[in-house]
Amino acid sequence: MILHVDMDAFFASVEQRDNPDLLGKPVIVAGHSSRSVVSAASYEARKFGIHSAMPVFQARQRCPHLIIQPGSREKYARDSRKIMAILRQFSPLVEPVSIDEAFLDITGCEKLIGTPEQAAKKIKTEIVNQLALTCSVGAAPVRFLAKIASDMDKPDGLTIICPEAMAQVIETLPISKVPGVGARAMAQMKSLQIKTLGDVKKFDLKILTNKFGSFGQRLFQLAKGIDPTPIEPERPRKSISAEATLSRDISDPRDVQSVLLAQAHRVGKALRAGNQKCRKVSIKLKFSDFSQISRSKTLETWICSSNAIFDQALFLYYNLNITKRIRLVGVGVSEFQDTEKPIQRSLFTDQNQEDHRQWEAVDRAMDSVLAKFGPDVLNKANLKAHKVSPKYIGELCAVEVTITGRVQGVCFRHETHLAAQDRRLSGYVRNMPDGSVQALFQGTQENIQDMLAWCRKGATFSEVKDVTTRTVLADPALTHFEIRY
Ligand code: DCP
Ligand code: MG
Repeated sequence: MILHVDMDAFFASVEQRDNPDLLGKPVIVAGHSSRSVVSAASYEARKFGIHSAMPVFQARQRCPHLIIQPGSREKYARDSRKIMAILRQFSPLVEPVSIDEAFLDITGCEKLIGTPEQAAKKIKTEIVNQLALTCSVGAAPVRFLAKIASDMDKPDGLTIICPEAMAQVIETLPISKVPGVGARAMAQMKSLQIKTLGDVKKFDLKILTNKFGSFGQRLFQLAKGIDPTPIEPERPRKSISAEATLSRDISDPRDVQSVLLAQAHRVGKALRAGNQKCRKVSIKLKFSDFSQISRSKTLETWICSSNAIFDQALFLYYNLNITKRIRLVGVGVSEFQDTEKPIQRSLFTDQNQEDHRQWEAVDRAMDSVLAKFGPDVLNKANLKAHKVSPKYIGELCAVEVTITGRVQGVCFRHETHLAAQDRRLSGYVRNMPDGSVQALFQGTQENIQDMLAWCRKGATFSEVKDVTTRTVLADPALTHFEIRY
Protein backbone atom coordinates (compact mmCIF):
# COMPACT_ATOMS: atom_id res chain seq x y z
CA MET A 1 0.00 0.00 0.00
CA ILE A 2 1.01 3.57 -0.66
CA LEU A 3 0.38 6.41 1.78
CA HIS A 4 0.22 10.07 0.80
CA VAL A 5 0.66 12.58 3.60
CA ASP A 6 -0.23 16.23 3.01
CA MET A 7 -0.09 18.91 5.69
CA ASP A 8 -3.25 21.00 6.17
CA ALA A 9 -2.96 24.67 5.12
CA PHE A 10 0.71 24.21 5.87
CA PHE A 11 2.23 27.72 6.02
CA ALA A 12 -0.93 29.19 7.56
CA SER A 13 -1.15 26.44 10.19
CA VAL A 14 2.48 26.99 11.20
CA GLU A 15 1.71 30.69 11.70
CA GLN A 16 -1.41 29.88 13.74
CA ARG A 17 0.54 27.43 15.89
CA ASP A 18 3.30 29.96 16.57
CA ASN A 19 0.90 32.77 17.37
CA PRO A 20 -2.18 31.50 19.24
CA ASP A 21 -3.93 34.85 18.67
CA LEU A 22 -4.38 33.68 15.09
CA LEU A 23 -6.11 30.41 16.02
CA GLY A 24 -9.63 30.10 14.60
CA LYS A 25 -9.17 33.23 12.48
CA PRO A 26 -8.97 33.79 8.73
CA VAL A 27 -5.22 33.94 8.08
CA ILE A 28 -3.22 33.92 4.88
CA VAL A 29 0.50 33.80 4.28
CA ALA A 30 1.42 36.26 1.55
CA GLY A 31 3.55 39.26 0.73
CA HIS A 32 2.15 42.60 1.87
CA SER A 33 2.11 44.30 -1.51
CA SER A 34 -1.27 44.61 -3.16
CA ARG A 35 0.15 42.59 -6.07
CA SER A 36 1.18 39.57 -3.98
CA VAL A 37 -0.67 36.29 -4.24
CA VAL A 38 -1.83 34.00 -1.44
CA SER A 39 0.67 31.25 -0.59
CA ALA A 40 -1.50 29.52 1.98
CA ALA A 41 -4.95 30.15 3.44
CA SER A 42 -6.18 28.85 6.79
CA TYR A 43 -9.37 26.82 6.63
CA GLU A 44 -11.16 29.73 8.31
CA ALA A 45 -10.06 31.95 5.39
CA ARG A 46 -11.19 29.34 2.87
CA LYS A 47 -14.78 29.77 4.08
CA PHE A 48 -14.62 33.15 2.32
CA GLY A 49 -13.57 31.49 -0.93
CA ILE A 50 -9.91 32.39 -0.44
CA HIS A 51 -7.34 29.95 -1.84
CA SER A 52 -3.67 29.67 -2.82
CA ALA A 53 -2.53 31.71 -5.84
CA MET A 54 -5.42 34.20 -5.44
CA PRO A 55 -4.26 37.83 -5.61
CA VAL A 56 -4.16 39.34 -2.12
CA PHE A 57 -6.35 42.29 -3.08
CA GLN A 58 -9.10 39.85 -4.09
CA ALA A 59 -8.69 37.91 -0.85
CA ARG A 60 -9.02 41.18 1.09
CA GLN A 61 -12.18 42.05 -0.80
CA ARG A 62 -13.69 38.71 0.16
CA CYS A 63 -12.72 39.03 3.81
CA PRO A 64 -11.96 42.56 5.01
CA HIS A 65 -10.76 41.36 8.44
CA LEU A 66 -8.32 38.88 6.88
CA ILE A 67 -5.00 38.56 8.73
CA ILE A 68 -1.99 38.60 6.42
CA GLN A 69 1.23 37.04 7.67
CA PRO A 70 4.45 37.53 5.71
CA GLY A 71 5.70 34.05 6.62
CA SER A 72 9.17 32.58 6.77
CA ARG A 73 10.31 30.00 4.23
CA GLU A 74 13.15 28.88 6.52
CA LYS A 75 10.75 28.12 9.34
CA TYR A 76 8.54 26.05 7.03
CA ALA A 77 11.55 24.23 5.59
CA ARG A 78 12.69 23.39 9.14
CA ASP A 79 9.27 21.93 9.99
CA SER A 80 9.21 20.11 6.68
CA ARG A 81 12.50 18.37 7.49
CA LYS A 82 11.09 17.28 10.87
CA ILE A 83 7.95 15.91 9.19
CA MET A 84 9.97 13.94 6.63
CA ALA A 85 12.14 12.54 9.45
CA ILE A 86 8.99 11.29 11.22
CA LEU A 87 7.77 9.64 8.00
CA ARG A 88 11.12 7.88 7.53
CA GLN A 89 10.53 6.10 10.84
CA PHE A 90 7.59 4.34 9.18
CA SER A 91 9.22 3.24 5.92
CA PRO A 92 12.57 3.57 4.17
CA LEU A 93 10.70 4.40 0.98
CA VAL A 94 9.64 8.01 1.57
CA GLU A 95 9.45 10.34 -1.39
CA PRO A 96 8.95 14.00 -0.50
CA VAL A 97 7.15 15.66 -3.40
CA SER A 98 6.85 19.16 -2.05
CA ILE A 99 7.57 21.06 1.13
CA ASP A 100 4.46 19.64 2.82
CA GLU A 101 3.70 16.31 1.17
CA ALA A 102 5.26 12.92 0.72
CA PHE A 103 4.49 9.43 -0.50
CA LEU A 104 5.41 6.37 1.57
CA ASP A 105 5.49 2.85 0.27
CA ILE A 106 4.59 0.77 3.34
CA THR A 107 4.40 -2.55 1.51
CA GLY A 108 6.01 -5.18 3.69
CA CYS A 109 6.16 -2.93 6.77
CA GLU A 110 2.90 -4.24 8.27
CA LYS A 111 4.59 -6.30 10.99
CA LEU A 112 6.32 -3.19 12.30
CA ILE A 113 3.72 -0.51 11.82
CA GLY A 114 0.43 -2.38 11.54
CA THR A 115 -2.32 -2.04 8.95
CA PRO A 116 -2.35 1.01 6.62
CA GLU A 117 -5.04 2.52 8.83
CA GLN A 118 -3.05 1.98 12.02
CA ALA A 119 0.11 3.35 10.36
CA ALA A 120 -1.72 6.44 9.11
CA LYS A 121 -3.17 7.12 12.56
CA LYS A 122 0.26 6.74 14.17
CA ILE A 123 1.78 9.16 11.64
CA LYS A 124 -0.93 11.72 12.33
CA THR A 125 -0.47 11.40 16.10
CA GLU A 126 3.31 11.64 15.86
CA ILE A 127 3.10 14.82 13.74
CA VAL A 128 0.63 16.40 16.17
CA ASN A 129 2.78 15.44 19.17
CA GLN A 130 6.06 16.69 17.71
CA LEU A 131 4.93 19.67 15.64
CA ALA A 132 1.41 20.53 16.83
CA LEU A 133 0.21 20.45 13.22
CA THR A 134 -2.42 18.35 11.49
CA CYS A 135 -2.14 16.52 8.19
CA SER A 136 -4.38 14.48 5.94
CA VAL A 137 -3.42 10.98 4.91
CA GLY A 138 -4.61 8.92 1.97
CA ALA A 139 -3.90 5.22 1.52
CA ALA A 140 -4.39 3.23 -1.67
CA PRO A 141 -2.82 0.37 -3.59
CA VAL A 142 -1.43 2.82 -6.18
CA ARG A 143 0.30 6.16 -6.00
CA PHE A 144 -2.16 8.43 -7.83
CA LEU A 145 -5.12 7.16 -5.81
CA ALA A 146 -3.25 7.68 -2.52
CA LYS A 147 -2.81 11.33 -3.47
CA ILE A 148 -6.45 11.69 -4.42
CA ALA A 149 -7.46 9.99 -1.16
CA SER A 150 -5.47 12.39 1.03
CA ASP A 151 -7.48 15.26 -0.45
CA MET A 152 -10.88 13.64 0.09
CA ASP A 153 -11.37 14.50 3.73
CA LYS A 154 -9.22 17.58 4.41
CA PRO A 155 -8.35 18.92 6.94
CA ASP A 156 -7.19 16.31 9.46
CA GLY A 157 -8.50 13.56 7.20
CA LEU A 158 -7.80 9.88 6.81
CA THR A 159 -9.12 8.07 3.73
CA ILE A 160 -8.32 4.49 2.85
CA ILE A 161 -9.06 3.09 -0.58
CA CYS A 162 -8.70 -0.65 -0.14
CA PRO A 163 -7.98 -2.88 -3.17
CA GLU A 164 -11.61 -4.01 -3.34
CA ALA A 165 -12.90 -0.43 -3.48
CA MET A 166 -10.48 0.73 -6.17
CA ALA A 167 -12.62 -0.10 -9.23
CA GLN A 168 -15.63 1.72 -7.77
CA VAL A 169 -13.56 4.82 -6.88
CA ILE A 170 -12.14 4.97 -10.42
CA GLU A 171 -15.59 4.60 -11.93
CA THR A 172 -16.92 7.67 -10.14
CA LEU A 173 -13.78 9.79 -9.80
CA PRO A 174 -14.37 13.18 -11.51
CA ILE A 175 -11.83 13.41 -14.32
CA SER A 176 -10.81 16.89 -13.17
CA LYS A 177 -9.36 15.32 -10.00
CA VAL A 178 -6.88 13.18 -11.93
CA PRO A 179 -3.38 14.65 -11.57
CA GLY A 180 -2.26 16.12 -14.90
CA VAL A 181 -5.73 17.01 -16.15
CA GLY A 182 -5.65 20.77 -16.55
CA ALA A 183 -7.93 23.28 -18.25
CA ARG A 184 -6.84 22.31 -21.77
CA ALA A 185 -7.32 18.57 -21.19
CA MET A 186 -10.69 19.29 -19.59
CA ALA A 187 -11.93 20.92 -22.79
CA GLN A 188 -11.01 17.77 -24.71
CA MET A 189 -12.59 15.58 -22.03
CA LYS A 190 -15.81 17.50 -22.55
CA SER A 191 -15.71 16.90 -26.29
CA LEU A 192 -15.28 13.16 -25.62
CA GLN A 193 -17.97 13.26 -22.92
CA ILE A 194 -15.53 11.94 -20.35
CA LYS A 195 -16.81 12.94 -16.92
CA THR A 196 -15.15 10.36 -14.69
CA LEU A 197 -11.95 8.37 -14.87
CA GLY A 198 -14.16 5.32 -15.46
CA ASP A 199 -15.43 6.91 -18.70
CA VAL A 200 -11.86 6.77 -20.08
CA LYS A 201 -12.24 2.99 -20.37
CA LYS A 202 -14.72 3.51 -23.21
CA PHE A 203 -11.85 4.63 -25.46
CA ASP A 204 -9.03 2.62 -26.89
CA LEU A 205 -5.40 3.57 -26.48
CA LYS A 206 -5.05 4.94 -30.00
CA ILE A 207 -7.81 7.50 -29.62
CA LEU A 208 -6.47 8.58 -26.25
CA THR A 209 -2.90 9.06 -27.52
CA ASN A 210 -4.22 10.89 -30.58
CA LYS A 211 -6.10 13.28 -28.34
CA PHE A 212 -3.72 13.63 -25.39
CA GLY A 213 -0.30 12.59 -26.68
CA SER A 214 1.80 10.64 -24.16
CA PHE A 215 -0.64 11.60 -21.38
CA GLY A 216 -3.24 9.47 -23.23
CA GLN A 217 -1.19 6.37 -22.44
CA ARG A 218 -1.08 7.32 -18.78
CA LEU A 219 -4.84 7.96 -18.65
CA PHE A 220 -5.42 4.56 -20.22
CA GLN A 221 -3.39 2.93 -17.44
CA LEU A 222 -4.88 4.99 -14.61
CA ALA A 223 -8.41 4.07 -15.69
CA LYS A 224 -7.40 0.44 -15.21
CA GLY A 225 -5.99 1.20 -11.78
CA ILE A 226 -2.39 0.90 -12.94
CA ASP A 227 0.14 3.53 -11.87
CA PRO A 228 3.64 2.35 -12.69
CA THR A 229 5.33 5.37 -11.04
CA PRO A 230 7.34 3.91 -8.17
CA ILE A 231 8.00 5.61 -4.83
CA GLU A 232 11.58 6.78 -5.10
CA PRO A 233 13.24 8.12 -1.95
CA GLU A 234 15.59 10.36 -3.93
CA ARG A 235 13.38 11.20 -6.80
CA PRO A 236 15.37 13.33 -9.21
CA ARG A 237 13.97 16.74 -9.94
CA LYS A 238 12.27 16.90 -13.29
CA SER A 239 12.34 20.67 -13.70
CA ILE A 240 13.67 23.81 -12.11
CA SER A 241 11.95 27.13 -12.50
CA ALA A 242 12.02 30.65 -11.17
CA GLU A 243 9.18 33.08 -11.51
CA ALA A 244 8.23 36.40 -10.02
CA THR A 245 5.19 38.60 -9.95
CA LEU A 246 6.56 42.05 -10.78
CA SER A 247 5.96 45.07 -8.62
CA ARG A 248 4.37 46.79 -11.64
CA ASP A 249 3.16 45.49 -14.99
CA ILE A 250 5.71 45.88 -17.75
CA SER A 251 5.59 45.97 -21.52
CA ASP A 252 8.94 47.40 -22.58
CA PRO A 253 10.87 44.44 -24.08
CA ARG A 254 14.00 45.63 -22.30
CA ASP A 255 12.28 45.37 -18.94
CA VAL A 256 11.10 41.87 -19.80
CA GLN A 257 14.59 41.02 -20.93
CA SER A 258 16.04 42.16 -17.62
CA VAL A 259 13.68 39.95 -15.66
CA LEU A 260 14.33 37.00 -17.95
CA LEU A 261 18.03 37.44 -17.34
CA ALA A 262 17.61 37.48 -13.58
CA GLN A 263 15.41 34.36 -13.70
CA ALA A 264 17.76 32.55 -16.09
CA HIS A 265 20.52 33.27 -13.65
CA ARG A 266 18.59 31.80 -10.69
CA VAL A 267 17.64 28.71 -12.65
CA GLY A 268 21.16 28.25 -14.02
CA LYS A 269 22.61 28.50 -10.52
CA ALA A 270 20.27 25.81 -9.19
CA LEU A 271 21.01 23.61 -12.20
CA ARG A 272 24.76 23.84 -11.72
CA ALA A 273 24.41 23.33 -7.97
CA GLY A 274 22.76 19.97 -8.75
CA ASN A 275 25.54 19.11 -11.22
CA GLN A 276 23.08 18.93 -14.04
CA LYS A 277 22.67 20.16 -17.57
CA CYS A 278 19.40 20.64 -19.35
CA ARG A 279 18.20 20.74 -22.90
CA LYS A 280 14.74 22.19 -22.57
CA VAL A 281 14.11 25.82 -21.69
CA SER A 282 10.69 27.33 -21.11
CA ILE A 283 9.27 30.71 -20.34
CA LYS A 284 5.99 31.62 -18.71
CA LEU A 285 4.33 35.00 -18.92
CA LYS A 286 1.24 36.08 -17.05
CA PHE A 287 -0.53 39.19 -18.30
CA SER A 288 -2.33 42.03 -16.57
CA ASP A 289 -5.66 40.35 -17.37
CA PHE A 290 -4.34 37.20 -15.56
CA SER A 291 -4.25 35.12 -18.74
CA GLN A 292 -0.96 33.32 -19.23
CA ILE A 293 1.12 31.56 -21.82
CA SER A 294 4.16 29.35 -21.74
CA ARG A 295 6.53 28.33 -24.50
CA SER A 296 9.38 25.87 -24.51
CA LYS A 297 12.19 24.83 -26.76
CA THR A 298 14.19 21.61 -26.82
CA LEU A 299 17.81 22.07 -27.81
CA GLU A 300 20.26 19.80 -29.51
CA THR A 301 22.95 20.47 -26.95
CA TRP A 302 23.03 20.18 -23.16
CA ILE A 303 23.51 23.50 -21.42
CA CYS A 304 23.88 24.82 -17.88
CA SER A 305 25.25 28.34 -18.19
CA SER A 306 22.87 31.11 -17.20
CA ASN A 307 23.74 32.91 -20.40
CA ALA A 308 22.73 29.97 -22.59
CA ILE A 309 19.45 29.64 -20.71
CA PHE A 310 18.89 33.37 -21.07
CA ASP A 311 19.57 33.19 -24.83
CA GLN A 312 16.93 30.51 -25.29
CA ALA A 313 14.44 32.33 -23.05
CA LEU A 314 14.95 35.46 -25.13
CA PHE A 315 14.50 33.50 -28.33
CA LEU A 316 11.17 32.19 -27.03
CA TYR A 317 10.12 35.64 -25.88
CA TYR A 318 11.00 37.36 -29.16
CA ASN A 319 9.05 34.74 -31.08
CA LEU A 320 5.89 35.81 -29.34
CA ASN A 321 3.92 38.73 -30.47
CA ILE A 322 2.91 40.27 -27.18
CA THR A 323 0.62 43.23 -26.97
CA LYS A 324 -0.55 42.93 -23.36
CA ARG A 325 1.21 44.18 -20.27
CA ILE A 326 3.06 41.54 -18.30
CA ARG A 327 2.67 40.91 -14.54
CA LEU A 328 4.68 37.72 -14.06
CA VAL A 329 7.76 36.36 -15.79
CA GLY A 330 9.12 32.86 -15.29
CA VAL A 331 11.95 30.82 -16.73
CA GLY A 332 12.20 27.05 -16.38
CA VAL A 333 14.48 24.24 -17.47
CA SER A 334 13.84 20.52 -17.79
CA GLU A 335 15.15 17.31 -19.41
CA PHE A 336 18.25 16.93 -17.31
CA GLN A 337 21.43 14.99 -17.61
CA ASP A 338 24.14 14.68 -14.97
CA THR A 339 27.19 16.80 -15.70
CA GLU A 340 29.48 13.82 -15.03
CA LYS A 341 27.94 11.81 -17.84
CA PRO A 342 29.92 12.05 -21.05
CA ILE A 343 28.02 14.24 -23.46
CA GLN A 344 28.10 13.66 -27.18
CA ARG A 345 29.38 16.83 -28.77
CA SER A 346 28.64 17.83 -32.29
CA LEU A 347 31.54 17.18 -34.65
CA PHE A 348 31.12 20.59 -36.09
CA THR A 349 31.18 22.83 -33.04
CA ASP A 350 29.65 26.14 -33.84
CA GLN A 351 30.50 29.42 -32.19
CA ASN A 352 27.33 29.25 -30.09
CA GLN A 353 28.37 26.00 -28.47
CA GLU A 354 31.84 27.37 -27.85
CA ASP A 355 30.30 30.45 -26.21
CA HIS A 356 28.10 28.26 -24.03
CA ARG A 357 31.11 26.31 -22.80
CA GLN A 358 33.00 29.46 -21.98
CA TRP A 359 30.03 30.94 -20.14
CA GLU A 360 29.61 27.72 -18.24
CA ALA A 361 33.17 28.02 -16.94
CA VAL A 362 32.58 31.67 -15.99
CA ASP A 363 29.31 30.77 -14.23
CA ARG A 364 30.89 27.92 -12.29
CA ALA A 365 33.69 30.16 -11.10
CA MET A 366 31.15 32.81 -10.14
CA ASP A 367 29.00 30.27 -8.28
CA SER A 368 31.89 29.20 -6.09
CA VAL A 369 32.92 32.78 -5.32
CA LEU A 370 29.30 33.54 -4.56
CA ALA A 371 29.04 30.61 -2.17
CA LYS A 372 32.14 31.83 -0.34
CA PHE A 373 31.51 35.56 -0.08
CA GLY A 374 27.73 35.86 0.09
CA PRO A 375 25.03 36.55 -2.42
CA ASP A 376 24.70 40.32 -2.63
CA VAL A 377 27.76 41.78 -4.26
CA LEU A 378 28.50 38.80 -6.37
CA ASN A 379 25.06 38.16 -7.60
CA LYS A 380 25.28 41.52 -9.25
CA ALA A 381 28.74 40.89 -10.60
CA ASN A 382 27.58 37.62 -12.05
CA LEU A 383 24.71 39.22 -13.88
CA LYS A 384 26.92 42.00 -15.10
CA ALA A 385 29.22 39.42 -16.57
CA HIS A 386 26.63 38.47 -19.14
CA LYS A 387 26.94 40.05 -22.49
CA VAL A 388 23.49 40.39 -23.93
CA SER A 389 23.44 39.66 -27.63
CA PRO A 390 23.37 43.03 -29.40
CA LYS A 391 20.60 41.83 -31.64
CA TYR A 392 18.27 41.81 -28.65
CA ILE A 393 19.23 44.80 -26.63
CA GLY A 394 18.38 48.42 -27.08
CA GLU A 395 20.79 50.95 -25.68
CA LEU A 396 20.77 50.43 -21.92
CA CYS A 397 22.94 53.06 -20.24
CA ALA A 398 23.90 53.60 -16.65
CA VAL A 399 25.31 56.64 -14.93
CA GLU A 400 26.55 56.90 -11.37
CA VAL A 401 25.84 60.33 -9.95
CA THR A 402 27.17 62.18 -6.91
CA ILE A 403 25.09 65.14 -5.79
CA THR A 404 26.45 67.59 -3.25
CA GLY A 405 24.78 70.46 -1.38
CA ARG A 406 21.92 70.40 1.08
CA VAL A 407 20.51 67.22 -0.35
CA GLN A 408 20.23 64.62 2.38
CA GLY A 409 16.63 65.32 3.38
CA VAL A 410 13.90 62.70 3.08
CA CYS A 411 12.18 64.79 0.41
CA PHE A 412 15.19 64.72 -1.83
CA ARG A 413 15.43 60.94 -1.85
CA HIS A 414 11.70 60.45 -2.31
CA GLU A 415 11.36 63.02 -5.05
CA THR A 416 14.39 61.54 -6.81
CA HIS A 417 12.71 58.18 -6.55
CA LEU A 418 9.50 59.46 -8.13
CA ALA A 419 11.34 61.42 -10.82
CA ALA A 420 13.39 58.34 -11.75
CA GLN A 421 10.26 56.19 -11.94
CA ASP A 422 8.56 58.78 -14.14
CA ARG A 423 11.50 58.49 -16.52
CA ARG A 424 11.38 54.68 -16.43
CA LEU A 425 14.82 54.48 -14.86
CA SER A 426 16.05 51.72 -12.62
CA GLY A 427 18.80 52.16 -10.02
CA TYR A 428 18.96 53.63 -6.57
CA VAL A 429 19.52 56.72 -4.47
CA ARG A 430 21.25 56.79 -1.09
CA ASN A 431 22.83 59.17 1.42
CA MET A 432 26.60 59.01 1.74
CA PRO A 433 28.45 59.55 5.05
CA ASP A 434 30.16 62.67 3.65
CA GLY A 435 26.82 64.46 3.30
CA SER A 436 26.44 63.87 -0.43
CA VAL A 437 23.85 61.75 -2.18
CA GLN A 438 24.80 58.99 -4.54
CA ALA A 439 22.48 57.66 -7.20
CA LEU A 440 22.57 55.25 -10.07
CA PHE A 441 20.31 55.94 -13.01
CA GLN A 442 19.86 53.28 -15.61
CA GLY A 443 17.71 53.50 -18.70
CA THR A 444 17.82 55.23 -22.06
CA GLN A 445 20.42 57.91 -22.66
CA GLU A 446 17.65 60.43 -23.25
CA ASN A 447 15.83 59.69 -20.00
CA ILE A 448 19.05 59.75 -18.00
CA GLN A 449 19.92 63.19 -19.43
CA ASP A 450 16.47 64.39 -18.49
CA MET A 451 16.94 62.98 -14.98
CA LEU A 452 20.29 64.73 -14.60
CA ALA A 453 18.68 68.01 -15.58
CA TRP A 454 16.06 67.37 -12.88
CA CYS A 455 18.81 66.63 -10.33
CA ARG A 456 20.58 69.88 -11.06
CA LYS A 457 17.40 71.79 -10.23
CA GLY A 458 16.95 69.88 -6.98
CA ALA A 459 13.88 68.89 -5.04
CA THR A 460 11.74 70.60 -2.42
CA PHE A 461 13.78 71.86 0.59
CA SER A 462 17.09 71.04 -1.06
CA GLU A 463 19.90 73.03 -2.51
CA VAL A 464 22.03 71.31 -5.10
CA LYS A 465 25.60 72.53 -5.33
CA ASP A 466 27.12 70.15 -7.80
CA VAL A 467 26.22 67.04 -9.81
CA THR A 468 29.06 64.85 -11.03
CA THR A 469 28.50 61.85 -13.25
CA ARG A 470 30.41 58.74 -14.20
CA THR A 471 29.29 56.28 -16.88
CA VAL A 472 29.23 52.72 -15.59
CA LEU A 473 28.39 49.31 -17.01
CA ALA A 474 24.63 48.77 -17.20
CA ASP A 475 23.21 45.95 -15.13
CA PRO A 476 20.10 44.51 -16.79
CA ALA A 477 19.27 42.69 -13.54
CA LEU A 478 18.54 45.99 -11.88
CA THR A 479 14.89 46.40 -12.79
CA HIS A 480 13.57 48.76 -10.14
CA PHE A 481 14.48 52.11 -8.69
CA GLU A 482 14.91 51.98 -4.95
CA ILE A 483 15.85 54.13 -2.01
CA ARG A 484 18.76 52.51 -0.21
CA TYR A 485 19.36 53.10 3.45
N1 DCP B 1 2.24 27.16 -1.59
C1 DCP B 1 2.64 28.37 -2.16
N2 DCP B 1 2.04 28.81 -3.31
C2 DCP B 1 1.06 28.08 -3.91
C3 DCP B 1 0.65 26.85 -3.35
C4 DCP B 1 1.26 26.42 -2.17
O1 DCP B 1 3.54 29.02 -1.62
N3 DCP B 1 0.48 28.54 -5.03
C5 DCP B 1 2.86 26.74 -0.31
C6 DCP B 1 2.00 27.19 0.84
C7 DCP B 1 1.28 25.96 1.27
C8 DCP B 1 2.28 24.87 0.95
O2 DCP B 1 2.96 25.32 -0.22
O3 DCP B 1 0.96 26.00 2.65
C9 DCP B 1 1.65 23.53 0.68
O4 DCP B 1 0.78 23.58 -0.45
P1 DCP B 1 -0.57 22.78 -0.51
O5 DCP B 1 -1.03 22.80 -1.91
O6 DCP B 1 -0.42 21.44 0.16
O7 DCP B 1 -1.59 23.69 0.31
P2 DCP B 1 -1.83 23.80 1.86
O8 DCP B 1 -1.00 22.84 2.65
O9 DCP B 1 -1.68 25.23 2.25
O10 DCP B 1 -3.35 23.44 2.00
P3 DCP B 1 -4.07 22.00 1.93
O11 DCP B 1 -4.66 21.79 3.28
O12 DCP B 1 -5.11 22.13 0.87
O13 DCP B 1 -3.00 20.99 1.58
MG1 MG C 1 -0.92 20.81 2.11
